[in-house]
Amino acid sequence: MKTALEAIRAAAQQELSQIADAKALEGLRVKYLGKKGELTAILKQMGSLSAEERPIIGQLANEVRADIEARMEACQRELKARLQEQQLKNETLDVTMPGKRNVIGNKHPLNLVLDEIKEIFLGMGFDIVSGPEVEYDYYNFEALNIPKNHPARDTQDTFYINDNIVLRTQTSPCQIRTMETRKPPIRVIAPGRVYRSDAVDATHSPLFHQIEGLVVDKGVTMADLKGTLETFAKILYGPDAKTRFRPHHFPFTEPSAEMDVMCFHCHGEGCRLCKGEGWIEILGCGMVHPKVLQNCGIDPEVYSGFALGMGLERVAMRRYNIDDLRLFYENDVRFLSQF
Ligand code: 2NL
Repeated sequence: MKTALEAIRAAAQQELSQIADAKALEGLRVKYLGKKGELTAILKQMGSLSAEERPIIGQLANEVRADIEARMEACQRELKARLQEQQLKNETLDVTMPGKRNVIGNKHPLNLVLDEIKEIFLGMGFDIVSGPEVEYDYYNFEALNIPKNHPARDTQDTFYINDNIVLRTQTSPCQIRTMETRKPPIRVIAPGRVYRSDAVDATHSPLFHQIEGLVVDKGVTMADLKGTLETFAKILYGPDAKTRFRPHHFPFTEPSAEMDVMCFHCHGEGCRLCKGEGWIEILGCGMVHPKVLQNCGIDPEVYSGFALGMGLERVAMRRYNIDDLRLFYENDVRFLSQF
């Protein structure tokens, strides 16, 4: 029995020296010290020993067990230390490595121009208002003095959700809503997405952006309209910008006009950019039609106002010399990163 115990001690020692991980160590513990382990098997045979042998073998068995336990503990400590060392090695941070540069995008050209226009009007005391893109026929057409048989209402031009609801074709409904809820003096601009049932080409898109403006107060005249819009043009195109107003027609303004700026490329001579005209149209405008004021509960005998509307894409195309509208929506990074 004594030799059997010494053999167990030697075998355990030998196996422990080759242990590579915690799982193997646990296997070894079961093999020698477990309930069905080799050492336990020996202890179970103690009953067959003589009275003299029993304490000697008992003591030796305890020694061997304590020895194996101590070695296993040491082995476990070593495994743990090795694991920690490995972890530290894996997590080493080389602070001298070059950093990863964060790619920060830039503003979309339409937003660059929109921000500029907003800033100009904010500087003149205007508020910015917004409203639904899915709009009642009433706000988009009826309130704006666009009668039932007007060509703008044709299904060719407008997206209908149902008989009463459309995708707004202009941002004027925001201003109708503003006149309904605010009392004059009113000075607002309404930028936003608008929709027309157009096929896509270089100058048309079923979705585009518009900025409308509205001023309503006592004693507002055509002179206020001209002064405000000339100031706007001089800030947007530079102090030398020359403007002219041409008579036009809109159902919601009377009188109505379109404003041109003198071509900043040929200075009125006529060139490719202005198609030989010398002038470039930039917006439509006019004095708010008395019926429109009335529709919003504003007495046209007491108040008057002017309004304007412009297409954001057209302003941006001229500003950046872009000849195809589709570039704004394709979001090709090679295009976008140029601004
Ligand atoms: C254009 C012309 C225009 C308006 C929009 C307007 C709004 C209200 C009352 C009266 Cl609430 N008028 N808006 C007025 C004149 C022209 O837009 O060429 N747009 C792209």
